[in-house]
Amino acid sequence: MKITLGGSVLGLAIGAAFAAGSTVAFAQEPTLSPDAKEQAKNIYFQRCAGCHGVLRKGATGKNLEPTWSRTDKDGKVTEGGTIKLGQDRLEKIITLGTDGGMVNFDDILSKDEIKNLATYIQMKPDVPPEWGMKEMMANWKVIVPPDQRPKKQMNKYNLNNIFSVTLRDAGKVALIDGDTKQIISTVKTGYAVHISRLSYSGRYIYVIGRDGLTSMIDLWMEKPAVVAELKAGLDARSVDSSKFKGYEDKYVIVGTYWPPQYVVTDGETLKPIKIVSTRGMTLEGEYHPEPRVASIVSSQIKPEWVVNIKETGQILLVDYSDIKNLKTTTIDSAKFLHDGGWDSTKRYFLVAANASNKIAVVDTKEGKLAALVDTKKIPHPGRGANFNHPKFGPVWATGHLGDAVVTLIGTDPEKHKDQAWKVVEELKVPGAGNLFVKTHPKSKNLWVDLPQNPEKDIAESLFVFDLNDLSKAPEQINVAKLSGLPESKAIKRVVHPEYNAAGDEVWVSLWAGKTEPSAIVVFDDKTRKVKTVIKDPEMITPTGKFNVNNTQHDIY
Ligand code: DHE
Repeated sequence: MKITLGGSVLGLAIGAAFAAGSTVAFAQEPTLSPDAKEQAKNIYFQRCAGCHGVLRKGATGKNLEPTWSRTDKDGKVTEGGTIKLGQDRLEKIITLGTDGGMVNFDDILSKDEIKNLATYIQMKPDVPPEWGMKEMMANWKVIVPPDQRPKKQMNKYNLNNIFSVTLRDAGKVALIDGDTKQIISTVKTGYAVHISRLSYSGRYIYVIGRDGLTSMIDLWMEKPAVVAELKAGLDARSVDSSKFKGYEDKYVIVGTYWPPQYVVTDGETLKPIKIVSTRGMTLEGEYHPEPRVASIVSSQIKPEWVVNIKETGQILLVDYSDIKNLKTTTIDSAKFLHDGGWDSTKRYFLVAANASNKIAVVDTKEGKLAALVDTKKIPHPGRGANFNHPKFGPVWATGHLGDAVVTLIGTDPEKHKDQAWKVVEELKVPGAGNLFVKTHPKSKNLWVDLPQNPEKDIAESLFVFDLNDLSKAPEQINVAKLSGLPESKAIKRVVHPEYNAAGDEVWVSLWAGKTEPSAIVVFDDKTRKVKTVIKDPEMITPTGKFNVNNTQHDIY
């Protein structure tokens, strides 16, 4: 089975930044012409760095350094590297993919591009420049200062039910009125834009691009628009705001992949306040130069963010009540941390250590690890889904990229002690390749996508479980067929179900190629029938959708 994480799209921004980086030649290092090297470098950062790391130390993907050696606890030394693997083998892997989960690139890259990429990864990794306060201040813009912003909501939109929709390859988000299904505006954001998060008041949307550009949108304006921007780094995936009582809308935190660090900013202007590096020792006590910031969530029971560090396997509880004397609790869990969500009480945070096939559970009240739960291969929860299981009580669900199940984990240590932090059930789905699962407190359905499944019919469908009777197989709904979009040979991936504020509609993206029509298909949650198909020439590669109310209050 072959799976892809959608391809790392970091892009030209970081590629160009390498002009200022350093490159030292290895004795046996192969060479490329300057043009070929430049092209291969950009491909590496667009397609490979997300999984293998900028410095190629490996994470979800394997280590791709020219040479490496590792010493285990018993002193045994293992050596390897891309030079040892050699040009032919590397070209074959890139062309055909691997059983370990790497996608084949022969339908994305030309033969020459594959050849040059195989050579490039035998050369010493380029080291991008650092990005500190000087660079951030030079790349911080307040477009509308707080005192010139509206004092009250100047439009008639039902702000609670607006969706911020990632238009991935357009570098924009579409703000869609959830009541009328009309696009309010498309707003220019960062390159290969990734996720949106809300300020606790629900007024501001914070959007993060893979190029580190953080955009702040004011929903009170007559036509909501970007009021501040900060380029927080060269490669990023996560952003959140301060949500604890008394700190609403006060701070924003942006986590970056490169440089590996997080920055705390002012919540009204994005002015950087404090930058904290995440470089340091792994769980095994080895120095890692690139521990990237993966998911970040904001606690509502303490003035804290939960910051998940991918390569070290450590979960940081960052207390923002005193930024000058920043207190951080460091919790050891497992590698490589990726995405996750709260349980229904919002006391426990569950995060996927995807390459270890584990879910780590943090008790944010006590500030410690509650459990490490073994699961099937490559859990990928998104934010997960919370519901009351008829037999086991409160559970949190995650899908898997690497297995054909949805895992249910008990989350109630008080009233369902025997089930707490245990896998209580695995719901069967028709294949691997899940990215997101979703339900809502008012719903009796669990919606599951399988966009990374190689079968067209599966990747173009949603699978819906009845929460009243989980013994029933999920209903398959072929979204592509129902959408009315023209048939195409290429797969239109169904991705990221998201509820509206009332919890009676499910919105899902039909993610086609950049030059083909895509759409958002809206289902009635009760009847599971299509209500509306949102199509528009601006609807280019829609992926994540973030409903204001549900994102603001962490409802999932
Ligand atoms: Fe994401 C969440 C990282 C590829 C859509 N993705 C996350 C989070 C991380 C992450 C760390 C958690 C953020 C948080 O909660 O603070 N994603 C990565 C990658 O490193 C990866 C694998 C490769 C890359 O180079 O970017 C990757 N992600 C993708 C895609 O290809 C997806 C499917 C389409 C897209 O828009 O890029 C994608 N990721 C998403 C979405 C979420 C997300 C929609 C938020 C889910 C939610 O419901 O909150």
